[in-house]
Amino acid sequence: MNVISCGSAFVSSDLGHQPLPCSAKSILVTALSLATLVTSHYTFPQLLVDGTPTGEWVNVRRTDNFNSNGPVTDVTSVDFRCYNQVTGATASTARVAAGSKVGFKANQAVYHQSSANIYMAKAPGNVTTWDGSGAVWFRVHEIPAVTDGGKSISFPAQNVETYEFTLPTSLPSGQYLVRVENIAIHGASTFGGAQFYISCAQIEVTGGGNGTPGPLVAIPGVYTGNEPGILLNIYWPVPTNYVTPGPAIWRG
Ligand SMILES: *[C@@H]1O[C@H](CO)[C@@H](O)[C@H](O)[C@H]1NC(C)=O
Ligand SMILES: [Cu+2]
Repeated sequence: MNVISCGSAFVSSDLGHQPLPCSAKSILVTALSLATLVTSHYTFPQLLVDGTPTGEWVNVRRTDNFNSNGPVTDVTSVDFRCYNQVTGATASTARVAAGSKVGFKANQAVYHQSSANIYMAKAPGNVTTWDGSGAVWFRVHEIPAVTDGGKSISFPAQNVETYEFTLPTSLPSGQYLVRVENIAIHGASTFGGAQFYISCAQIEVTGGGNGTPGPLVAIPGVYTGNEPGILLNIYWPVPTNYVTPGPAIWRG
């Protein structure tokens, strides 16, 4: 009886105006929030090489949120690295010449007010069997929020599907993880409120140089969650400046 009344309330066309019995409310709330999650969250399933996307989850390790599209919010969790602790996924390694443009394509335009980073880490051998642990990551690209001293804030990382950068020609040849990190800061005014959308791709760089990428950081470990680019109120007062978190960018 309980189940039947919950079910009939759930299919009613007048859900907003009648008191819902028992678990129908929670079913409804769950259904609504799942619908919201799928439309407002996103993933980065495709690698871009010189502007051309490869297949979804082909060169990108399939992330735990490949269905839910939900974010990571704990910057100290192992999932903060490549978000694949549940899937345990690896990927195929794309061969890319140094000096090429690489990047990521999202499964829909980035929905949230946000900034973005791209990090890389050189595998000691075959990247497919490497988890990216240790102080091995260097930052290669950022897309900050844009401010003008407190009058306005805008988000070049929002409402776009792709983030791209150029591999420095001095980048040593070898196999790498490439990690995109979109930092959604629409609800970042309390600790843990920022949402991170993360993917890792596998590439093999050919024709590289003799550069020494750095500074090197561990992921997780690079952030505490208290950085001014992660813990901030973007609405009021409007921030006078915005600093994307992370070590100095290595540009070759
Ligand atoms: C790396 O390891 C994977 C999985 O074992 C294998 O399929 C692939 O051929 C290896 N790649 C190279 C370049 O050795
Ligand atoms: Cu979202």
